[in-house]
Amino acid sequence: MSDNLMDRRTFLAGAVALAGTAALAGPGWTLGEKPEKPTSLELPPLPYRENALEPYLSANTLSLHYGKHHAGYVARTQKAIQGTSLESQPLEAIIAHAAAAPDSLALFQNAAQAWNHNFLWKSMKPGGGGKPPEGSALAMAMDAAFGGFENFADQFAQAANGQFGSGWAWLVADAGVLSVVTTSNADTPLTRNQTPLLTLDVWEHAYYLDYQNRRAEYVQNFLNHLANWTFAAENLAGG
Ligand code: MN3
Repeated sequence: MSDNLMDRRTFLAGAVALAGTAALAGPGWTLGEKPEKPTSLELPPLPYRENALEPYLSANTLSLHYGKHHAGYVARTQKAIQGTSLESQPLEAIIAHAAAAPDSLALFQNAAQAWNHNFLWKSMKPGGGGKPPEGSALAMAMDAAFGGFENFADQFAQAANGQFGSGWAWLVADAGVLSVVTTSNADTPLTRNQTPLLTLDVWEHAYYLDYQNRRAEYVQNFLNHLANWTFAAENLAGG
């Protein structure tokens, strides 16, 4: 069995277990905002203006990445679930369903990419980057797991730069213990029952207009100037 299939089966087991409980927040993800009022899948607004991350990411990059790539994943997911029982489901449930269905690879890829990009925009902010606040729960968890912020940053950069081809670098928590992981293509830590705290998209479409082949410079600017530690801390507290 491939690791990927194993991940999907593990995720399905988790999703089924969750569906049977009254608790709607699982380890690592929330099963929709309000279960009694299902929301239809849509493209969330960017949390800042398209030029807000300049000079590290240009308005041109954000316009294409959000307006074309992200919007495309959402549109293809919407089309695939139209008229099916998944139509009124939260995105996490659609991902869980598609991850477990052998004939739903395209739906899985589009739905997971829609989720990953929702998470990506919140993982960055103007004036971000650097260390999380000294003495914060996030900083302490980082010290415990990596032996300090610098070691975390090195590990994250190595993972992001070393991801072969398209994919994602993530800071995740597993039972409160932090680690850096990568996923390929559309894969997401949701299928591994890990709590995503922060992510960086290392698909070429995320940086090529601004950095061409210099992925390492893109990754370093994310760490130094864009990483949204407030968002990561919220995810750690919620997970
Ligand atoms: Mn992308």
